[in-house]
Amino acid sequence: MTKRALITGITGQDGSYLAEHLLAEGYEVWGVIRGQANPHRSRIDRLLSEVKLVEGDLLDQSSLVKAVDLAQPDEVYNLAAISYVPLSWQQSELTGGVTGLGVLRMLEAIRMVSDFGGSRTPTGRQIRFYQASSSEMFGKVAETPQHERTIFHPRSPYGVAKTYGHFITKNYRESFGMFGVSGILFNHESPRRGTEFITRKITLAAARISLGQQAKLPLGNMDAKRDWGFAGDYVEAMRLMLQHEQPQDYVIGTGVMHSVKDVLTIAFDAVGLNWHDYVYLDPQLVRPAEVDTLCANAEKAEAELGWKPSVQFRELIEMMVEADLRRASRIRRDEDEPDQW
Ligand code: NDP
Ligand code: GDR
Repeated sequence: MTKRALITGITGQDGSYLAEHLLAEGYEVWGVIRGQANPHRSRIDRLLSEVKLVEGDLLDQSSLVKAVDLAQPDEVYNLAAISYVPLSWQQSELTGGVTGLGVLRMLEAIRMVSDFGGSRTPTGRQIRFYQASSSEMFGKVAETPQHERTIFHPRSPYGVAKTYGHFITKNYRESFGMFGVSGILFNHESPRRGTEFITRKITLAAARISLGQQAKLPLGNMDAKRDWGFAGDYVEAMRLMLQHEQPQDYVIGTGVMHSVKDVLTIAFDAVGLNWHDYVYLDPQLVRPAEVDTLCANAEKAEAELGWKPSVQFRELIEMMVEADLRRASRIRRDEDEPDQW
């Protein structure tokens, strides 16, 4: 029987890669899309003939019930969130409502469609649930590298909201026997990454500066260190978690840490420039509470899911610069060719 998946956040970076991955695996894919004339719809333009879209918002319980009822999915991937950490200080209540309570609403939608028992639909399907948890929950790290039993100390309203989502998923698993799992994913990037995040902000700036379209690049804390991987690899881990016999949480990352300065060096080297000539510190971009370092121990995922990252850090950043160079030169030539990334 063809498996059906419902993805929230399908217009985001991960949603588009996950949709492609699941289609390639033979799934019927449904996506929840919000708002009127969603500006991010172009991210999934190329998939529109294959993906079924249903309107919904994580702030609107009844829309989620309708989405689950319509799709009758075997698997729900809850990727939707306010995901930009700095915004979570400016709109902390909204972040709590979407990124935190939104998880509860999705779980409740599954229970409602499943007749409030376990998570089996009237058609006999048991709905499995994936929650997009985050390494930001580790925050002020208690140990390095971080694994599934490392304690959480979130440092932003975003991290706190994700921690709520993580524990409510675990609670529904323990309370109602739902097959609900959380993937604790470390930073993952790609040419489809939003331009507000550091890797893409840097690769786009390097491309634009090299083409004379931008003069300077303001940044915040350049000493921050992260474990950066490729989004295309990470969505595969999401699917694998839902195929496992037992619902369990997994850390997903590369186990290798780099600094923001390492990203700068690789990106500017790729366009033949020295980043020191263009980058300056903007104190307004320094966060009220910073997460200084994050590094994953993903041994459990490798042992139990057979998951391993395939793209290394340098390759990832160079891939992003190349994509941004193409995009930026296209804008210069005023061409409108389809985005193949
Ligand atoms: P993006 O910011 O690219 O995508 C977020 C998605 O959430 C968008 O599709 C957005 O839709 C949707 N969304 C936002 N608010 C709502 C709402 N109220 N109702 C419905 N949908 C909404 O995130 P990523 O793809 O990078 O990340 C996917 C998930 O994984 C997120 O939950 C993120 O927090 C989490 N995560 C990401 C990591 C990373 O490194 N990328 C690491 C760990 C966790 P719209 O187009 O309408 O704005
Ligand atoms: P993060 O990613 O907060 O880890 O959350 P981001 O790329 O925004 O920041 C990484 C680090 O870079 C430092 N930094 C800057 N960041 C941004 N965005 N812009 C700047 O100008 C800048 N200067 C320095 C930050 O201080 C930080 O230390 C991402 C998101 O995808 C979350 O949704 C996800 O949960 C986590 O990764 C894991």
